[in-house]
Amino acid sequence: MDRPPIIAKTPALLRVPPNAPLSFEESRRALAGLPGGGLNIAHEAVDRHAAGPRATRVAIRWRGAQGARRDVTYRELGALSNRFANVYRSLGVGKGDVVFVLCGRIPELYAAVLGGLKCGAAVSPLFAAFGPEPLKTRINLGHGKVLVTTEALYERKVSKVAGEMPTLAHVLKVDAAADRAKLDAASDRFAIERTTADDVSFLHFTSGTTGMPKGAQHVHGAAVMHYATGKVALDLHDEDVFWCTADPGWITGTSYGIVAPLLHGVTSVVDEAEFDAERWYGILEAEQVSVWYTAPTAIRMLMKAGVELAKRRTYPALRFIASVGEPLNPEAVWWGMDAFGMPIHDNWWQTETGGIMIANTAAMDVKPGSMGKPLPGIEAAIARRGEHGVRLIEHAEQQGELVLQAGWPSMFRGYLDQEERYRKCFADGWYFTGDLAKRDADGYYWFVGRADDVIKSAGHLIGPFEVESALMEHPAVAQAGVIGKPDPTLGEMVKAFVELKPGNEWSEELRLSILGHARKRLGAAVAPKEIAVSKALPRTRSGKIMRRLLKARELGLPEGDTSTLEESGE
Ligand code: 6R9
Repeated sequence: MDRPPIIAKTPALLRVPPNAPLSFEESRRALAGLPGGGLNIAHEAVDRHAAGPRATRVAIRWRGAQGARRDVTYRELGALSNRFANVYRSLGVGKGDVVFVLCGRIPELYAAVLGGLKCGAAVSPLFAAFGPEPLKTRINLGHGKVLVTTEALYERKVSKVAGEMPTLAHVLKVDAAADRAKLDAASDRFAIERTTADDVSFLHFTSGTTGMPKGAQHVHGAAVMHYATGKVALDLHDEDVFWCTADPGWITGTSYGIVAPLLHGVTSVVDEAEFDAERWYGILEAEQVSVWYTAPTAIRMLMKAGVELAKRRTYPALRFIASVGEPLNPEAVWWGMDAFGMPIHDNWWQTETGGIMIANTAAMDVKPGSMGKPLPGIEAAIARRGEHGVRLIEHAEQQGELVLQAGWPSMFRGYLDQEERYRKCFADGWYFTGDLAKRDADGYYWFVGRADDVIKSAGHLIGPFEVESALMEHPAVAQAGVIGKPDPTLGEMVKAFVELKPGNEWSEELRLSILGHARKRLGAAVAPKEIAVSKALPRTRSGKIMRRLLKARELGLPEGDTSTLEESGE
């Protein structure tokens, strides 16, 4: 089904011509730097606006799940984040410490994050739909010192593992009377800790094939990339109302839900509620969103609700739509034309890259199904890593691993406490992304698949090992193997195969018991949607579960190379 590209409108026909490409040097110059030297994201994102002509502009336009609304101006966000920074400092928090934030999408989350950056700590936002287990794992791996949360989230999640996080010295509940009083009593002035472009700003957990999540360390210098991509990939202009639908517990919700829009001084819409097609169209219309950054799963859910629902409203302010996180089906790009009169612009990046690397920009013709082209300053290639080093594949249309020349400003600088794992991501100056892709003759990149077993469900990256570990805590489960099973809405859904301990019989009751256990421990976003029993999970001779084989069998695909398979009863 080859359809021609969707040709970009010529600038003269557009109400707002697309931003011109910009170099990292130009971006760097657009940032202020700390008074007296140094760089801190919170200063660039808030304080310099709070002290300038944007002070009274709305930074965060919040829509509460129950219908409440709140506008927070740049000046107010500056003051509130200063209060947080003062409270952290009174708790002895500074450079080298990690502040975790688990709040759900409320205005305090933004201030808590920015406050952490201001006092020089590394900040790690957590997804509120995680269960107690993933939360505990991340706080422990990150040696978290402070956790900022709400009374309800504390009760529902944190309290279940409260005694199991030895480094956690303080919990701040933003809606508890005592902590509220502390924040109210704290000064709304704060001198930002002198950080440099190379100091750690965020710690973002991401998942691999094996082992527990990895804490990708990012630095304040990433602001250069967030500024540049905000301009080029998201086409942010001064008067924009921007809506990034991602939760800050995932990197899109931090880099582009917090940092990039604030760097540009635009108004950011924050919706506390979960996805709802009617509500989303209502927000796009009522808030006059002009630039919208969302994800394929959300778009597929909107498509399911029918294009008529979209057409019941008008979106005269809407100018640019982008999407990230999973492959964006060509149908979804065309649906954008139908529903909004513009294509959805796919872009590609990952936790490790910190910011958008490959994109369909506003100035480009869109080839539906392609992720677009590398942004200015980004050198991408298709490569294979062999015994004799890295071999770049020059030919168009040939599949290989997507690699990026190391050194862009938002590149992760380490996996916390896992130096070896970090080093393994690089060879001959190239960073290996773990994604398979190809490039066409026009230089557009096309996603092919993951090179590993990591699962992308509803845009969320899920490590099979973390899910398997939780399943194995169930008294009836001996072994578990977890795969991503293609799903028309979620992209992939988490499916688990379990091997039972002797003396257990597979039954509907047992299935529900294991499912219930997984949901309670992992949370709905991570827990398997399907569980099946297996008499003997396929293992390598060294005892590793062969997820690739489980997946091939589930999908009825050829089993591929099974030479390492241990002969078993199955
Ligand atoms: C930002 C984010 C990264 C992985 C990445 C790839 C997949 C992201 C994509 C895409 C196809 C796109 N991915 N964008 N696949 N087309 N436009 O999502 O970060 O959670 O670390 O996930 O997501 O597999 O390697 P993260």
